[in-house]
Amino acid sequence: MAGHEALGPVPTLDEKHSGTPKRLSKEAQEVRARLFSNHTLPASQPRKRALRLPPGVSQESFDTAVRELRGAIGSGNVELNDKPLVDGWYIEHPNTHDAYHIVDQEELVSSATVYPGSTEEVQATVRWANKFGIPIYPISIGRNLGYGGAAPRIPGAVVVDLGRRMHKVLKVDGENASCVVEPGVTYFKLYEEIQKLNLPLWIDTPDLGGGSVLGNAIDRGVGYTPYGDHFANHCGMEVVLPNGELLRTGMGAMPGPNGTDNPTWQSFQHAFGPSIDGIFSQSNFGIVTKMGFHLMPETEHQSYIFTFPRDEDFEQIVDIIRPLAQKRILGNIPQLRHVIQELNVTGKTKADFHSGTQPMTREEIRAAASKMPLGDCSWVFYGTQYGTRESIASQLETIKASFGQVPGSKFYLPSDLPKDHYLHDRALVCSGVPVLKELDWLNWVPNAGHLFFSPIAPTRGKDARTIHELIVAAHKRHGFDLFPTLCVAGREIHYITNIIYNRADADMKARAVRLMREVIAECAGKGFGEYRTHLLFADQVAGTYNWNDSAFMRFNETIKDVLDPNGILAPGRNGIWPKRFRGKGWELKADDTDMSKIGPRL
Ligand code: EUG
Repeated sequence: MAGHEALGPVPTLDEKHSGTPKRLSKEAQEVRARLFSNHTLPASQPRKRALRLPPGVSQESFDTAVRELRGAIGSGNVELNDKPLVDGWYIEHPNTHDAYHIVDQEELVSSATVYPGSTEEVQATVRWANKFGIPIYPISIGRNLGYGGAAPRIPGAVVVDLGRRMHKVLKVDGENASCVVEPGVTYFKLYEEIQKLNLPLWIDTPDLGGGSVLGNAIDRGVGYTPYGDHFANHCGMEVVLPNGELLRTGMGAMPGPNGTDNPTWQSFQHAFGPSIDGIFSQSNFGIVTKMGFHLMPETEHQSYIFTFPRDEDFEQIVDIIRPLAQKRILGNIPQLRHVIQELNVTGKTKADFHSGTQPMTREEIRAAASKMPLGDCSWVFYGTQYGTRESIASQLETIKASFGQVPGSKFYLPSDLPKDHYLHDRALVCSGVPVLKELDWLNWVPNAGHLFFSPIAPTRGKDARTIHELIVAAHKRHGFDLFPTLCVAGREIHYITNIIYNRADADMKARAVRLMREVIAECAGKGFGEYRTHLLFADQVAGTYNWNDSAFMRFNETIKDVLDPNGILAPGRNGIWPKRFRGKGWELKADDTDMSKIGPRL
């Protein structure tokens, strides 16, 4: 943990837009100490290479370009990426590279970071990128962790860090139950602002609260209240197009009276004409600088757990969830986790349960789980119900009757479990209170980084079993513990596995890459595709959506080339390459397991 000792207090929201709320200061400090106690890597190392220039741009031209941008938006707002790279941790995270690097740390790096302070400065940055042919890569907060973090897909691209200076909650409308945010507003911040206003409104947060509300939504992330589909619950966007023009979507396309915003911008998502909001999600067609969201009126809520004794109960559990979810008896998108997660969510390390680097055996997991509050079981269902006390009670009766069909299932309320059990944090997440708890997963191995593998499967026992068995086998083959979290809706499952690896172990990183390549291909063979993926796997995943001679990607490329003829905006993001880069060897496909050189390869 060399070098980490020097860190000061964890920044709070008052001090930094990406900081923690005061209520979590102490916990953040403890989480950080735990994490770093399991680090052997130094905080940073001297750079091996000089500043990474954008592709095809000479040092001289880059210097000229940087000078010009500094002149336009202030010299302090353009920062060269020429200092040692610091991975940091969740709260004190880098905007220079992927903190959870799965290739060499210096591979996916920017040349510089720009901090625009307004929509106009975002427009100026985009026009500048066009003038100099420099690829730019916008981030909101840069905590898209497990999916690439703040790293640009093209080494040497200029990261546009929108959040540092654009982090205002622009509006909270108590009557319409909605808000408008800038890119740098985290779940932590939005939550605190609404508490300050004393409005009876909930936000919806993912498992960790440090992400950008806007960024997560345009990456189509999910949360766990009834408003958990973040993109579905957005309402209105303001977008800077790759040519610098400014666009508003939805009702925002119609001006309000006397130069005001349209009064229904945050009331009706679809408006008139083609619904174009979707093309700005998981794409590289524009930079979203403002976004509206619906907020949920607060309500009574009750979180709970069901456990199931046998691994083989899995199919039956999924088939029981389906009608409960379709009928909306289940209040939220529940999580179905394997009992191994009861071990790692405590913040303990693998070494606390197992010696050696092999995956834990089922017997070892059983032995360890037996000593935990939920005891020896296989699957753990985390659900939450909403409404009045009476309606929650009646919903729970129906749900108990359904899960009671599985022999040996058990039901727990938070009051049945110790104060430090994860269910208490789950209850916060499921009622819109952003927390930090899930970070404790990362103590599992030393210097832990993680990658999400996130396929979609039908909510049908048989299919769920097919995908699960395939993922189990692949993890076994490559020597990884499997941490499945299934977010089960009425018709589909987001099957999320968190592949945790040691950033100091090159072999383990290489195995994680091979594991990802194989599960992506094998799932696609069965028709199961990812809903989201790490930057370096985007080409492969995009390539699996190839029905009818890749009509979908050809459509995306057509849009890309019209909107961004110079190919400056986030080339390669979600597998969409502009003409300038396409087919020149930048794509990383299924057989690219050696990713030590990212760049044009012919
Ligand atoms: C999780 C869920 C996700 C995701 C990454 C992580 C949950 C981890 C449903 O989407 O993309 C516990």
